Formats: sequence, structure tokens, C-alpha cells
Amino acid sequence: MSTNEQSLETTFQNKIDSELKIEPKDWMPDAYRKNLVRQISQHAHSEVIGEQPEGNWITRAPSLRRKAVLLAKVQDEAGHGLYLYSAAETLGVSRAEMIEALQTGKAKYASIFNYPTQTWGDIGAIGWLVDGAAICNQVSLQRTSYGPYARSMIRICKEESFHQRQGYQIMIELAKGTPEQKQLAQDSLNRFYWPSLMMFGPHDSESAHSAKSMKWKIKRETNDDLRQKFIDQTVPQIEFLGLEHPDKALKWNEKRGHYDSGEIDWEEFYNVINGNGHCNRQRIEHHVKAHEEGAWVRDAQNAYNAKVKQRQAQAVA
Ligand code: FAQ
Repeated sequence: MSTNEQSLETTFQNKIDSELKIEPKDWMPDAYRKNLVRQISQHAHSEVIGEQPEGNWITRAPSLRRKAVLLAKVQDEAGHGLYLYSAAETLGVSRAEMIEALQTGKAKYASIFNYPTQTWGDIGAIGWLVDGAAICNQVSLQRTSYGPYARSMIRICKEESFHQRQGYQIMIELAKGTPEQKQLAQDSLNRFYWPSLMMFGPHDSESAHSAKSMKWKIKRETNDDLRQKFIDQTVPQIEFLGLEHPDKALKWNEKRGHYDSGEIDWEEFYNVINGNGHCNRQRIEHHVKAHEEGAWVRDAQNAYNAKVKQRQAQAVA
């Protein structure tokens, strides 16, 4: 590293240490840029792929009100994807490159969206647990060091908060309903609880990117600390619903001031993130199909942009 680069890197780290934001035109180490593109684009892909399991229930929602609410939620997730792709684009990567990385399996998206939504209860469980886990993580990302990412998180968190409540409301109605409805809620909790814990990523000791990401304040809390927060906050919510906790090893630890919990099935986690979950293939196939069907919109937009440019050039000449 040259002396000039060293001094740029020191200024960069000092800025981060003083809680100042890094902005698109600021100097940044290549590895910081790359790590951010990786995380933000994967976050964007998760929002977009996450529309599929819920979209599956729009036509089958049990009432018009529920349909309207679910439709609004799914539209919000599309919007989150757009903010995040735009934030990643400020780092010099194009939307087309990111989409290609997703469709060819080079870029990941959240493991949770490879699980199927089999019942209406699953829509409640996703809103409550999946959006709940997403909020836990994203509240801390509001303080991430990269300005455009931090700002997108502020709006996203507000919307996720509404999503989480709509999911919990579905769970309350089911859990306080008939014995069959209560069982439906319990089954959904059982199926989505452990995959929700996996959303926080591997244990800190196994996390490839955490050390650098914490130093650069891309991540503000570690995978295990965020997961613990989620575990602790979920216990009273399960109790309020009158459902059984899926983790039989769960126990309050007075000394730590947290719940101790059973071990996650890490083999399942790695299988899912490596492409072998229930729905990996279906999710990508659906994305490719929708992307191809939307090609005419992109072509029309490009043709229009070219025309506007041409007219502006003619006006100047
Ligand atoms: N799934 O070294 P780490 C939502 C990968 S938004 C898949 O610990 P890192 C809203 C990781 O990418 C949900 N892959 O990685 C919604 C890396 O692989 P790579 C998405 C995972 O980045 C709700 C490798 O394992 N939220 O749900 C997962 O430091 C309802 C090593 O891991 C975000 O993306 C996983 N669960 O920490 C939408 C938040 N965990 O890239 C619709 C932003 C790890 O080297 C409906 N992201 N991997 O090939 C983050 O905070 C971080 O990226 C972590 C992972 C915490 C997810």
C-alpha cells in the first residue's frame, strides 16, 4: 500500500470511528465497497424474492380486507428492493449486473424465502417472525456507516413495523379462534421459528464477513447478538398467543439476563443457502420468467431515454 493510500485509509477509518457517514463520492477501500455491494444487493434480492411466498396467498386471503393488506405489504417489499438496488448502484454496480448475479446463483438472498407458504397461518408467521427478525437486524442497520444504505433503512423499518403487526394480528385471531385455527397457528409457528433464527446468519465464530463489517461499521451488531435479541423478544409474544414454544431447550438464564436456547440445525441452513432448500429452484425460475416478461418495459424506457437525449442534443445544436 502506498503512503497516499495509507493516509486515505486512515482518514476513512477515522471518519467511521467518529460516526460520520461515508457517501458515494468519498474515497473508500475496494474491500469496503465490495462488501457493501455484496450485502446491500443480497438484501435487495431478499426483499424481491420475499414477495413470492406471500404473493402466493394474495388470491386466497380469507377476506377482502386481508387481501388489500397483504397486497400493500407485498408492494412495500418491492419498494424496499428498489431503494436497496438504488443504494447499491451508488457504489458503481449496475442493476443488470446485480440481477444477473442473483439469477446465476452468484449472489444469495435470505434463506427464509426458500420455505413454502402452505397455509394462511404461514402468512401470519411470516409477518410476525420473518418481518420481526428483519426489523431486529434493520434497526441496527439504520446506523450503518454507508449513508445511502442507512437512509434507506429508516424508511424500510417504518414499513416493516406495520408488516410485523399485521402478521401478529393474524396470529392473534388464529390463536384465539377455534381449536383448528389455534392448531394452524401452532403449526406455522413450529415451521417458521427455526428458519427465522437462521435469518441472522451463522454463529459469529463461523461468520466470514463479520469482523471486517464490524470494524467498518457496516454491521453494528453481530449475528449472535441480534439473534439473541429476537429470541428474547419472541418469548412473551408466544406466551401471549397461548402457543407452545417450539424450542424445548429454551430456558431463562438469570446470570446472562437472556434466554438460553437449543441449537439451530446448521446442516439445514447450509443446504438452503447453497441452493438445496424446498423452493430455491422455483424462486429463481419465477424471477427469470418475470424478468423476461418485463423486457419490453425496459426496452421502451431505454428507447424513450434515447429519444429525449437526441432531442436535447438537437435543441443545443
Ligand atoms: N440467508 O459472514 P456472514 C426481509 C450468507 S429482509 C442466506 O455472517 P454477513 C424483509 C452470507 O451472505 C431479509 N445467506 O455474512 C422481508 C455469506 O455468504 P456470501 C434480508 C446467508 O453478510 C420480509 C455467508 O452466509 N435481510 O426479510 C444468511 O456478514 C418478509 C457467511 O455469512 C438482510 O439481508 C441467510 N440467512 O451477515 C421481505 C439484512 N446468513 O455473501 C419479504 C442485511 C448468512 O459470502 C417478506 N444483511 N448468509 O456468499 C445482513 O445483515 C447480513 O448480510 C447477514 C449475514 C446478517 C444476513
